[in-house]
Amino acid sequence: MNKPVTVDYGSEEVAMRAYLREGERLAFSIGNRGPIRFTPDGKLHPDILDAYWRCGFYVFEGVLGADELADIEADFQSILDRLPTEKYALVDAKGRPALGVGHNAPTLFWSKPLGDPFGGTAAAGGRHPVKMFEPKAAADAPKDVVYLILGSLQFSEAHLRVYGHPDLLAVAAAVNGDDFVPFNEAMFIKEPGRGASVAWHQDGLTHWNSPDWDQGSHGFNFMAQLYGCTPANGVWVVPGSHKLGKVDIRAMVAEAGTERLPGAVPIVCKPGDVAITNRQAVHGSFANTSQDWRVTLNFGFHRRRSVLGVTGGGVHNAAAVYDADRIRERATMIGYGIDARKQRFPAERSYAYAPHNGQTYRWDQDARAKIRDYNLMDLSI
Ligand SMILES: O=C(O)CCC(=O)C(=O)O
Repeated sequence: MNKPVTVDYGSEEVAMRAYLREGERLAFSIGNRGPIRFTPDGKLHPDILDAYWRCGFYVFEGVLGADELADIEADFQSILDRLPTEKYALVDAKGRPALGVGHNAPTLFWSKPLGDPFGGTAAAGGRHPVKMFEPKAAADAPKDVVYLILGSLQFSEAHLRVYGHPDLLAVAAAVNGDDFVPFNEAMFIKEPGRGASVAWHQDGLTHWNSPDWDQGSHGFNFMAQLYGCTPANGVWVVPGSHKLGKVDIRAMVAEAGTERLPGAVPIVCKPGDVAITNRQAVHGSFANTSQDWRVTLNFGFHRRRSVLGVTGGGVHNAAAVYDADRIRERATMIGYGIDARKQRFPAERSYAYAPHNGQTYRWDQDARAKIRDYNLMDLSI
């Protein structure tokens, strides 16, 4: 790993420090964190659901143990090792074919260090309307860094095993129903002194004008933290904004006179904590001028009824109508995740995914070969 580098927010440094401090105070005051808890009859504790629906996010503390974090870290180091030497390079630093190159599905996303590649552009349906401040990186920083990897379950079995985590899948069922379906998976990498911002945005694409739209229409993302996350490198959320429909982020920033949106709260986690974030919430993250890495394993789930028969948004892959076959095919990743986890943690109770009733999925060499480019099947709404 790189040695820590010393950079700051330049002209914004003083204001930024005050904002981070206030955000951290808020993060511990709004009552949306704690371990995953179930009632005696096995339901997710209603206090957790209430806080999630009130705030639009919740931090589950201590979900991943030391063994699992060590597995994730080993995979992450191997991913770093196998990245192309630079943007458009075909090989890694050891001359091997680089990770993510030659795929049909989208894989690596690059940014200039501390840049904001999406803000103020038409990319991803124009959903990041305001460009974030881009601090200046150190003179010896590379020209481009990878800050996002899509289809990450094909690059990390440890991520696949987190995907099959029984308590997290039980949370998915409590929020989206027992017949919940996949969205996509990703790894966000916020390198110290280099990690890009993700400009303020709401994730949903397809249901803003649906007659039955509600606070859960566009599903949620889990965000599992390898090294934890701080106000400086973590995702920030405007609490309650998932209930407001499509909001005018440009107007919010104009009214505040700054991209430091008032009332926004950072997701603050220790290693092994897993946040759940409503995709309709206004959220984003700042360029990482801190000395701490953030590595997030993202994986999202939807309500089946939000996806079935819907024409997908075309942001993560080609637009298509999501029929029952498409959903069934994409949900094989849940079966593989559960079996991969069972092989690694045989003493743990496995999750029984209701739509797979009676079917078994085996995580083996065949399955490994089959999942190349699996994210062409993402269910992107
Ligand atoms: O991890 C980040 O910095 C951004 C995450 C995000 O925007 C998302 O998952 O939609």
